[in-house]
Amino acid sequence: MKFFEIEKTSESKARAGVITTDHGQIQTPIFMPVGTVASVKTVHQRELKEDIKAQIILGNTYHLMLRPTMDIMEQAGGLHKFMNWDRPILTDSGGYQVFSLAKSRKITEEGVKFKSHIDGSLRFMSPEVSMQIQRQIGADIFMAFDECIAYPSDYNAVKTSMELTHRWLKRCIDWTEENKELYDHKQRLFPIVQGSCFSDLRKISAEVISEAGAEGNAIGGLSVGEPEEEMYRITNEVTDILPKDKPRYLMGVGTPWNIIESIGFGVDMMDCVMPTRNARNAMLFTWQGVMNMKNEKWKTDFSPLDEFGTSFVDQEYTKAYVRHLFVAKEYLAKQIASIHNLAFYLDLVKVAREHIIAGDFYQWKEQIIPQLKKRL
Ligand code: PRF
Repeated sequence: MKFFEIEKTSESKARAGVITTDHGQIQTPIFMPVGTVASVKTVHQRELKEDIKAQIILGNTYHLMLRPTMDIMEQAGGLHKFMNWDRPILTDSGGYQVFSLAKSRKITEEGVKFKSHIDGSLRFMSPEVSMQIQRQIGADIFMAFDECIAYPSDYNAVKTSMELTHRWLKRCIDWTEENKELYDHKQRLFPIVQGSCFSDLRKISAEVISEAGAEGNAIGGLSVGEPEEEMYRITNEVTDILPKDKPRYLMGVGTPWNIIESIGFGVDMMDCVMPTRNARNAMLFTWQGVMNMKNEKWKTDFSPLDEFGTSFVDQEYTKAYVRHLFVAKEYLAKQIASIHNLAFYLDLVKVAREHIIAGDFYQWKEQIIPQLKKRL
């Protein structure tokens, strides 16, 4: 079985495919729930599988190296066994998290020195360290160690940073060729395109990354504060260059409408903390639009949480009840909202896939996006 098979290419760039890993298959386009510290916040693995129908989840090198540490991860036999998740896992390399979370950091050619956000201890991460940790975690797909530069940054700074990412990629590839998997399943390394919002740099980066010949490729450095139109423009330019026959992963994106637009540009995989983080702040995404569950207007609305929702929480609880739980600051509020949002995101990509296969994706996209953006 090939790692990636395209089942159907739509009228334009969107495609429906299947990724095959040693932990099972993934129907693309897919959304991947984020399980940073070996937990998708507030959601049981059983719910993730049975109610949300997650096909692959994310883990983070940066967090897991600090806690529980790799000594414990290796003793557990890797992340799948440690967290009792037998479907595919993807790990991010740590670069992005070092830049966004660590207390202080110093980047050199060799790597990044940083202070842990947990106890302030001095740490070091490099392409080799990131690869070694990702071998110990044992995800089915693991990411190259890159630098995601802040937006906006000037042209020369972006160029210098992108070139460092390219040199780091070579070190990631060399290290993983010499140091094979620790567990009895295959791991695939995805390199990451950078270059901020400069088209010529993105073109160079997409070409360098394509030439690495990896089994899948990622687009980083977006959804970091640039206007939405810029994110769309760059995504579209990069997917024009990345190999057609390999999965394309857009990192850290985004809202339901960002997901649909990205699929339209030929993106196959996406992840974001938004469905879980916003759920914990009472924001629910639905086919009808966005709901703030703390709003007065739900106070006596005894209709189902989401009559078009696919998860049990949508039918078994009312809007008035979930509002009450948020107002009373009950943990259950966050749990119900997280299950709802993740089930919705998985339903969203499933329906998008059905429209790609049916051949009317772009027509559907134009009609559904204004609906998704409504404030209820
Ligand atoms: N690089 C890595 N992880 C990421 C990103 C990146 O650029 C982003 C950008 N939105 C999210 N996660 N390694």
